[in-house]
Amino acid sequence: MFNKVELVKTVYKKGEYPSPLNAEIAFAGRSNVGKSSLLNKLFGIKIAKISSNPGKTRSINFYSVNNKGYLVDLPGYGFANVSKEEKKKWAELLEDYFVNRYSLQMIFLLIDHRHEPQKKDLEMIQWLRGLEIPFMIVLTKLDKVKKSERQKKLRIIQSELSKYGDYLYFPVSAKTGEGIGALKNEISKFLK
Ligand SMILES: Nc1nc2c(ncn2[C@@H]2O[C@H](COP(=O)(O)OP(=O)(O)O)[C@@H](O)[C@H]2O)c(=O)[nH]1
Ligand SMILES: [Mg+2]
Repeated sequence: MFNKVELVKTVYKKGEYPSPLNAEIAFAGRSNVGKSSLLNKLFGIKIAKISSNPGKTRSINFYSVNNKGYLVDLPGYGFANVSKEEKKKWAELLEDYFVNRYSLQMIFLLIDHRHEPQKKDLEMIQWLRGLEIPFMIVLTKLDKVKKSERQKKLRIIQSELSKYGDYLYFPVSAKTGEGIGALKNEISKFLK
């Protein structure tokens, strides 16, 4: 399905985005939530770096799929030991991308399935809502949630986020591949 995947551009400065393709969807979430692992699982190749040093990636990475659209890896948020200056840079780059990138169609917001959404996740949701950018929720690390706990955890997260709106939820594991098919189907709708 995602046959030809290429890292087209790594962007550190606002405005320096590649020419748009027909589709563009982006992945956002806390640092360490499993963004790079998920992208690699979706692509079927290890193209996104899995950093042992979270918070190092301050860039927006544009991956083209079948030359039809971009899957965009946004810099993670919420890690400790980051200077005010760095946080400001992160916010400025993301805001520019969110506000000015007209080809952006959808965000997949990754949240760790094991925990309730954190303050920073809720701030991201409010940011996206304020900018009227549509998004869906991907719940990561499903393999780390006991089967008997999954329904309950999902309901807790859904009820917490229902304050903000009705969203689609995709529980996934980049480790076992559970849920990846359903997410891939959703992404494919954009890449037609
Ligand atoms: N068990 C499990 N671990 C995962 C999964 N996804 C990511 N991880 C681990 O979580 C850590 C952070 O993953 P990474 O993809 O680098 O997160 P990122 O910072 O959001 O890009 C790494 O140690 C991954 O191996 C998953 O689905 N299941
Ligand atoms: Mg990463």
